[in-house]
Amino acid sequence: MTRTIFVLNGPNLNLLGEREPAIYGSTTLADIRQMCLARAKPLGFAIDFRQTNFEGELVESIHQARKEACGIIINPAAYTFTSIALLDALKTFDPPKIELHISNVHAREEIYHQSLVSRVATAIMIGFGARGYELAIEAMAGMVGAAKAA
Ligand code: CA2
Repeated sequence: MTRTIFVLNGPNLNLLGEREPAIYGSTTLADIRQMCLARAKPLGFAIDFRQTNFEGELVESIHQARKEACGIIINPAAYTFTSIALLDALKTFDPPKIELHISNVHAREEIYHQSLVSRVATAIMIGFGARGYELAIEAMAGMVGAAKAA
């Protein structure tokens, strides 16, 4: 079985650390990528970490994950609330999939309350800031089966 976790990030997350630190913190996406690699390694997993501003590219990544990943952690950003294409693609991915949001979307404006992705997510990680990515990897390792102790 593959030991690669896809970590997918949607639109505008390339700006993390540059704008709105009160909501999203000051950690950059490059920092988060490093945190993911560091957390996954001792658990025996590789990370394929991606960000795109394009809906279709996220869909393509999910299709690729069907062949190459044992799990998906996805922060779909704004597509969380709008994308049936993403919902349909995630339905085709059978292994565990964790929906992740840096901020607590439920404490924010109502437009951020109705996630389409939550309908098919195995689990949801919300409001833990950048640390949520590490926690999601630990949770994913638990679901898939970690090779070694951390
Ligand atoms: O909290 C999250 O991780 C979100 O998925 C981020 C999305 C937002 O639409 C979701 O409701 C919650 C927005 C990402 C925007 O990224 C920015 C990063 C830095 C500065 C401004 C926007």
